[in-house]
Amino acid sequence: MAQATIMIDGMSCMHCVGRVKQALDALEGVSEASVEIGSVAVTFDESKVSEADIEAAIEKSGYKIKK
Ligand SMILES: [Cu+2]
Repeated sequence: MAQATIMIDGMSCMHCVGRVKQALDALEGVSEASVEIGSVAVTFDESKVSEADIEAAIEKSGYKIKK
């Protein structure tokens, strides 16, 4: 299992938290996503999903990754 903390731009309320949480829970290989406004701490199985996949799923749900 790998862990990453990803910073996210554009989140402003619990609705945003719910959207990001839903997007990550739907990704195979993500075992835990702890979402806050502006960031997510995620635990994932590197053999199934990459950090880039996780970032892509967040962007697809409408938010920007802060590098
Ligand atoms: Cu919101």
